[in-house]
Amino acid sequence: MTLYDAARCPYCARVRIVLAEKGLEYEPVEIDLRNRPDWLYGLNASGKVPVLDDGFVLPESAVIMEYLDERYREPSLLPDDLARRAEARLQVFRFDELLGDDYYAFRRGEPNALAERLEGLPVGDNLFADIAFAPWVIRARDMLGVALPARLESWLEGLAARPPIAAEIDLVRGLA
Ligand SMILES: N[C@@H](CCC(=O)N[C@@H](CS)C(=O)NCC(=O)O)C(=O)O
Repeated sequence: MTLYDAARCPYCARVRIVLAEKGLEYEPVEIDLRNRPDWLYGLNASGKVPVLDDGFVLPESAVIMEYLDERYREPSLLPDDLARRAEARLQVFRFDELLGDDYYAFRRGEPNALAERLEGLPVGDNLFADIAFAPWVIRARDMLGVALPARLESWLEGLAARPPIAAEIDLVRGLA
C-alpha cells in the first residue's frame, strides 16, 4: 500500500491515523505541497493529497477512511449498529460546516466562528468521527495557538492515550 502524504496536511493525518490504528504497513510518499509533482495530477486530477494506492487509486480522506475500515475490519472504527454508522458518516460529511470552514477562515485571518465551532463540536460519540476531527483540533491548539474549551481538551487528552493520535500530536509539535 502506498500513501501519497504530507506531514502538514490534516486530511492526510486522518488516513495516517486509520492506517496506524489498524496496524497496516504502507509506503509513505511525502508530497511537497508548495511544489507538487506533475505526476500527482495523474493520480488525482485535483492534485490534492491524501491519495491511497491499495492496488487501485483512491483520493478523498473520508472515502479512504471508510474503505480502510471496511477492507481491514479489525479493529473496527465505525460503530456496528447501522443507524450509528450512518450518524458517524453524517458527522464527517458535515465536517466543513462543523469545523473546517471556520478553521480555515481563522487561519486566513478572516472573520470566523472557530470558537463556537470548537465549543459545539460533536466528539466522543464514535472513534471514526473522532479520528476525522482530531487533526484540526490538534493543529488549532498546537499550530494556531487556539485555547480549546475544557471539554475538548479532556476529550483530546483521552484520545491521546491511543498511540496513533499521540504520534500525530508529536508530528504536529515538530512542525509548529
Ligand atoms: N477533500 C479532500 C481535501 C484534501 C486537501 O484539501 N488536501 C490539501 C492539503 S492539506 C491539498 O492537497 N490542497 C491542495 C489544493 O487545494 O490545491 C480530502 O478530504 O482528502
